[in-house]
Amino acid sequence: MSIVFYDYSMAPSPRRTRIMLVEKNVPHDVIQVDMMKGEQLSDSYRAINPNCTIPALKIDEDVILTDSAGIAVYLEETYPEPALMGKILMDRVEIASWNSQVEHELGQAIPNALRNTNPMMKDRALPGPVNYKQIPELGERGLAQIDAFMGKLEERLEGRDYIAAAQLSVADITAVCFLDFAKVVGKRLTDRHPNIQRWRANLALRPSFNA
Ligand SMILES: N[C@@H](CCC(=O)N[C@@H](CS)C(=O)NCC(=O)O)C(=O)O
Repeated sequence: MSIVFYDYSMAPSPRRTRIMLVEKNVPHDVIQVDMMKGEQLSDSYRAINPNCTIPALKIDEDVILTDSAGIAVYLEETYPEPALMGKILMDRVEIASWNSQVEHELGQAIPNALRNTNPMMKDRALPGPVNYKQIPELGERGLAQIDAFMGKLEERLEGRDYIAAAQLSVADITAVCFLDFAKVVGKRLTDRHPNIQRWRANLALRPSFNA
């Protein structure tokens, strides 16, 4: 069977998978799970992914991967070219380390800023099957963390074309997906971020980043 990718084109996490699928030229079918309609919480999607999150990747009749981190490992092992998680040990270490920093310092800060302040997300402060109340202070902290991470990334990209290991990697993919999404909380690149702008413009030349 063909791989089935459960996607939502407006959301950053499935975009990470989408870019990998295109970079690695993996044949697949796409099913959109419309978060605006709450389809991620429907019984039919819960049967696909009990975490009620997107992405998910059905790789066999009875095997569904339900988290972008696991999906990335699967795609890297099954479709090794181009390598997006590094080939030699110290490259793999550097990429994993930066990918993790992007996830924790940016990827968690944006939903914290959005979900703890937006009235539409009352009681939906975290994704998933459990409802959590908003904590407005986490919204404020999230905005400060985004600024701090953008400053750190600006320094990191001085004299570099890629975030880690001098190659396109999951660290760049994760960072682009979350940085582009940061506009939902009013955070955009400015003239204080020339290195990030140069890096982003180079990546925009790749079809995968426009898929
Ligand atoms: N750790 C998960 C997180 C995925 C995630 O949070 N996805 C968001 C969309 S970006 C989602 O499904 N949200 C569901 C909701 O808000 O109810 C992964 O990366 O696969």
